[in-house]
Amino acid sequence: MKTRGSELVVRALEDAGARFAFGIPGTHNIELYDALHRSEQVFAVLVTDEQSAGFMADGVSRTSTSVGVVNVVPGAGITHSLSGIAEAYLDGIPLVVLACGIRNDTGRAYQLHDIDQLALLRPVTKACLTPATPDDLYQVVRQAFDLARAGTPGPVAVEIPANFYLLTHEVAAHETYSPATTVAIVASDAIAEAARLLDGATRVLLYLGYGARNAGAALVAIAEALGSPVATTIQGKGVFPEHHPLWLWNGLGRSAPPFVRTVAGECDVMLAVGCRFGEVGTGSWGFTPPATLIHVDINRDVFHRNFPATLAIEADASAFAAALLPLITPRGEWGDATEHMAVGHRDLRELVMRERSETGVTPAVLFDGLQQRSPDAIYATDSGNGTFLGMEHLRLDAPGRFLAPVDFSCMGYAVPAAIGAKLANPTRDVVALPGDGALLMTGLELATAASYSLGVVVCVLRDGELAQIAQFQRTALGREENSVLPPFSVESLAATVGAEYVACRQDAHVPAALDRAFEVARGGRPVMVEVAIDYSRKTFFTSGVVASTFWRLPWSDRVRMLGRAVSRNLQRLD
Ligand SMILES: Cc1ncc(C[n+]2csc(CCOP(=O)(O)OP(=O)(O)O)c2C)c(N)n1
Repeated sequence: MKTRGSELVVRALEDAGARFAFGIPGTHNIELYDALHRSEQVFAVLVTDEQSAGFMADGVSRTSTSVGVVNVVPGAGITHSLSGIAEAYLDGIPLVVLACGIRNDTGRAYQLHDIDQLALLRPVTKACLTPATPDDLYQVVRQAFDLARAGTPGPVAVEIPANFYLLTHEVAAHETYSPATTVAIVASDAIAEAARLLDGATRVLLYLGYGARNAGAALVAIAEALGSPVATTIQGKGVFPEHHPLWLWNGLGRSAPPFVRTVAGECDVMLAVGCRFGEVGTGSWGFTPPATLIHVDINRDVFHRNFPATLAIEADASAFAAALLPLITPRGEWGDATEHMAVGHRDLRELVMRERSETGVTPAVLFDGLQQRSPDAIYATDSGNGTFLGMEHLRLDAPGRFLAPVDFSCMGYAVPAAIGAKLANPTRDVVALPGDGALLMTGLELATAASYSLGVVVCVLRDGELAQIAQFQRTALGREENSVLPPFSVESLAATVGAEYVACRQDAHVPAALDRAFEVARGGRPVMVEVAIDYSRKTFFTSGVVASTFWRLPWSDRVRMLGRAVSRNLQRLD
């Protein structure tokens, strides 16, 4: 039969369950946009900058069963979208990138947008697929979705020459696709050994990453059977319900409050599931696991990289948890760990609510206000203090509610990721928490939100500087360098993009500001709440990372840095 590649691609997207394709059209892919227009399932979303296409698609993938699609023109569309794709790659989020290629049927050199784009995409994708003929398109696009979801998820690119979209081709058998079936096999002797180590422990510490997100109920049952305190990584926030008496913290060691260190210090076996012990999640390796570490992950490459495992088990988290649960011996009593944790959490809450800001908004008051008004909201944070404040103040009971750029840690994530999440979850409240620096990168995307009537609440953490870095600079250098932002008006920006503006300058403003924000957003209009955030109380995370990084320096550099910071601070006092 005769058809165009654009039609085949749209059919493949539909059959793979795609719902949103983010990008900006160009001459190369106008036929694809035309075909998308006819689709009743896949909606083409026009972004203001392709950087956001990756972040929005990421927001869809993190909050729904659908894989987000990036749909861009050759060359410039690819280079702009790389940051979003790289974030998804390092955070393990499935995406499909429809990377349009230049025409491969003209024999011409120096075509518009002609660069070696696969060389750019390879380091930030799981695979780059190149259909050889239009006949391959349906099959290859379907395969891209399966690859993106398989194992540790991530982005998969398909380079589609422009002529495949544009021209009419004779194709045969274009809609056949038989996915390769994989069966998760868990080695039973390894599980039995894990059960033996866990049963023999004085106290087990569970440490859960994003890779454990589908194993929630079984992991809760394991924790309850063993009476184990449960910590998660940053990305694993919500994998274990945070109102559960066995929930400890998102992180361990120097980057956690003292009571967390005490409770974790009493554990002699760690069961780590679906995590990689990466730099950010561990607060720059600010803890050492107990002597016995059982490490379970679907990707064997993560084992023994940062911490040697006593027992490494290559398995899907839910298959592992289901197989382990019947083998462990329930302990009955949870012991005194739950009391320590309850007291620790209560004291911490009293402390953060007591220490009120005199100049601006106390973070605890802001997060309290958000949680009271919307117990079920999805949060998208940004590279900056917002991620760590959100992590420490929010209590979430399910995964898929804390979208944070963790391992690539790319500024500009929060607003577009929130838009993607809102598209995929139109009836849920979605709150973005960008710093004012991050807002300058992708805040214009609120014009996209306004044009599609997406009521996201954007709490702009406004302090006039790139605080996460300025705070490091003040500690290490004794002064900040190039981290003060130029003045700009959030109110004018809101008016420009069609968002409602709400000012929130002190704690007393929080209730009315948030009431108004949710009212506007639930009516389908984006809203920017300019929050004069008070960052003076450092997060446990930031203090811990500074300390861990500092103590790893050679002693001579420690002395040099300390000396410089002290002398500059003294000069300032003069
Ligand atoms: C694209 C990119 N550029 C630079 C950085 C380094 N960086 C990390 S956090 C940060 C400061 C962010 O400032 P802001 O958005 O105002 O948030 P705040 O730190 O004030 O909470 C910077 C510059 C980064 N992570 N990503």
